[in-house]
Amino acid sequence: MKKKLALLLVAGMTMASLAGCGGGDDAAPADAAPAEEAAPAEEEAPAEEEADTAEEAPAEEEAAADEAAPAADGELIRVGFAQVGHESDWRAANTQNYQDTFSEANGYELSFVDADNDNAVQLEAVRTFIQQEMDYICIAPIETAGWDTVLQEAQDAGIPVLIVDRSVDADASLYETQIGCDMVAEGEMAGNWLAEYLNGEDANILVIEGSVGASATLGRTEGFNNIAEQHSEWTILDSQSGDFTQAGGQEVMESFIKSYSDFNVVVCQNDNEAYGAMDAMDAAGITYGVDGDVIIISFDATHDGLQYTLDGKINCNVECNPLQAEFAAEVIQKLQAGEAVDDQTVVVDQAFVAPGIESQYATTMTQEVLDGRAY
Ligand code: GZL
Ligand code: ZN
Repeated sequence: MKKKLALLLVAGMTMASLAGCGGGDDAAPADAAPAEEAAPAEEEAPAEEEADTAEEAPAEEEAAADEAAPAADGELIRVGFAQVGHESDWRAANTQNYQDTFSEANGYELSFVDADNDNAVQLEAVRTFIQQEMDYICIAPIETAGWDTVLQEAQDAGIPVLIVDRSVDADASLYETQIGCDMVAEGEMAGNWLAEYLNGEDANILVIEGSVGASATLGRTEGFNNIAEQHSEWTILDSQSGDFTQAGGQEVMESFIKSYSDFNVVVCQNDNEAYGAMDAMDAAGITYGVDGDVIIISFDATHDGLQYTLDGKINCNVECNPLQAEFAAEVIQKLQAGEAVDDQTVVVDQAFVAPGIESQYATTMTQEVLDGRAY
């Protein structure tokens, strides 16, 4: 099926607008990373693109969400949002961004359900939204599997569905759009940085995966493994799920420490797992970071995660930008106006490394970079 794909370079200008309408309390406009200045946004080519073959178009769209027009009859647009849960700092930033964006002042009535990482709760929430005849339903799917039936029910009820943050293993005709980061690219970014950093040295790698069955977990694992298989001097000793939580990260790291003594790299698939892993290594007297024995790679690049990166405790942190609600609101505005929408919106990320590390794949952390972050 032909799909249109918009690639959003969430560079300075967009970040500034995001920070303005939905970002955290950091007043600064955008990451001060010396990312290439965003070219003036031109509408991406109207040409249809095969999503999996699309070239990286330099498209960048200014989100126009906060000028949202209420529905024609002046009524608020009723949006049901089935959120993954509250497992991580990233999730908290993502939830806040949705609540800020889908506000009554912006013309929306948001019904929000925190599914607490429970698939059954999330499916039930979507079915309730269908019964309540929401105008739109947003789903950040805990897992990729198990969505066809309920998406068909929503379509039969005439309710457009937006798949956000993560992705689903379902017929794409059952939902309007998928908005989120390219998790495979994030995993490859981490692998490419590690190869550059190790420069041929051996690596014994432990991986603390995210929640089982989540597209973020599957993608980051696939991407990192795509690079690892190019390096015969690397061994992945073990890979277990820490469920994207700090407690999970600590528990898995404690079990790893009992089983392995020769590891020199720990890949944590989000910042909260990295905090848990650091707690476990501290307790075991294992040093990590730029001055330690173990290299830590993390994902999310949340504020605290980048503070640890600036402090040299995390060597490399791959961003996945949670401020995506404005893109969902833009899709809804287009649907309200009867306009076509992109089938997929990829929020492009970047990576950050600790001071003292120079990399072709990542921005070296400074206090200024940290102060310029929008979340
Ligand atoms: C990524 C998102 C992941 C984050 C975790 O887009 O789905 O889920 O990496 C979060 O922090 O729990
Ligand atoms: Zn190699």
